[in-house]
Amino acid sequence: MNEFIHQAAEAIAAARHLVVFTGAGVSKESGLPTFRDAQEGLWARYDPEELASVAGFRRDPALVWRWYEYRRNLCRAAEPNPGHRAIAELERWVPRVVVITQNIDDLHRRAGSREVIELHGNIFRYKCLDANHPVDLETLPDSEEIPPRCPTCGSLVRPDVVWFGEYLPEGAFERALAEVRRCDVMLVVGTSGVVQPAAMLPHEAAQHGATLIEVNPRPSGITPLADIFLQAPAGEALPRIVEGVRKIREG
Ligand code: BV8
Repeated sequence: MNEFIHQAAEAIAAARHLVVFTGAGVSKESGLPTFRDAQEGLWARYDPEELASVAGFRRDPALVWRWYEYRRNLCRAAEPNPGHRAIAELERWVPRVVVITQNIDDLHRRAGSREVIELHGNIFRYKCLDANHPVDLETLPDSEEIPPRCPTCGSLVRPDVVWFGEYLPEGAFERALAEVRRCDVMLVVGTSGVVQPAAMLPHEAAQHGATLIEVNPRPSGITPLADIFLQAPAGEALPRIVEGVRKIREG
């Protein structure tokens, strides 16, 4: 492992433009369950792909609203872990660092990363079902109704996240593609590489000549593409990579 950590640190220390592509695994050590983990506790009997869909929401809006309320509270109580903080610290050493995340938990921004592309939205933002009107819950009149109603058009309020079967936010995927086609190193952290179209980004980076480094305790759909595969948790491997970069850059 030490040799791979050193190789990864050398590649990143020499990088001009680094993309860090993350999935739910980077937030595991913040206490947030990943998508593939068995659903926790009371949600064990539900399939996330069923709940995270327009059909699931229309079928039982209150249930889906409560599921997101539960996850929102977990995200709010969670703290960025050493993995998130190491990614943010890379901005000290690499001229351009862009984080492209599938996560909706806002932890990269809370850790200090300054350029974050959220491919799947953000659990702390809301919009309405019929017209995507942005909704600020704080400004809504008190109501017992769950989910609340949009003050502009009266349709149901939903989280501003990308559900299965929905297109990614306007421009986000295009911006992500432009970044991965120009970067010289892509660091892939904590994703199973299953969900599309996000999972095609590492392929695109590799096709454009980027060096691919993956951090994951288990092999994933991305591992066959990786030039360097660090089989370790993010919170353990990333701080060691950053320490290696610091030593190389400070001589
Ligand atoms: C779409 C927000 C166009 C909601 C999420 C082919 C092409 C295009 C589409 C499809 C296709 N095949 C199928 C589809 C449909 C679907 C899809 O990809 N399905 C999958 C399941 C096969 N895609 C879509 O629907 C997308 N939309 O394609 O639009 C379109 C439109 C209409 C009609 C047709 C096409 C939209 C997908 C977005 C869904 N929304 N999130 C919410 O969160 O509630 S996705 C959700 O899963 C999360 O964002 C999560 O990040 C993501 C993926 O999971 P991962 O992040 O990879 O997490 P996972 O649990 O899988 O893995 C965790 C990893 O961490 C593991 O590898 C584990 O080993 C590792 N790990 C564990 N501990 C650690 C760790 N790593 C590091 N450190 C640790 N300590």
